[in-house]
Amino acid sequence: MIVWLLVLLGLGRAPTTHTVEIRGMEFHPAVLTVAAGDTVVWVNRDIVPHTATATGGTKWDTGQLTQGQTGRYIAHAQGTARYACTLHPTMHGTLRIR
Ligand SMILES: [Cu+2]
Repeated sequence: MIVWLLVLLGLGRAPTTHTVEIRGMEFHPAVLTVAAGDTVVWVNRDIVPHTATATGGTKWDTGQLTQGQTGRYIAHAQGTARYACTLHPTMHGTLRIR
């Protein structure tokens, strides 16, 4: 009975972790939908360094990630969070946080 109430109230949902691969000078996926409280992990598969850096709104930055390194961000504020690589300004990504 209590379990059913928790499910109905949505209290059973645990935050999840999403992975964005950086390869070929692009973010994969470039657009990712997550829930507030979820963690997003970027992993750099390229041989050159990259960053995932917020370009507006809430400021966050993975810092430079060399090959094989990961950076993470816990998505707090709901809305659309755009980011880019500060080293390669043509690289863009979007988090849709609901
Ligand atoms: Cu880059």
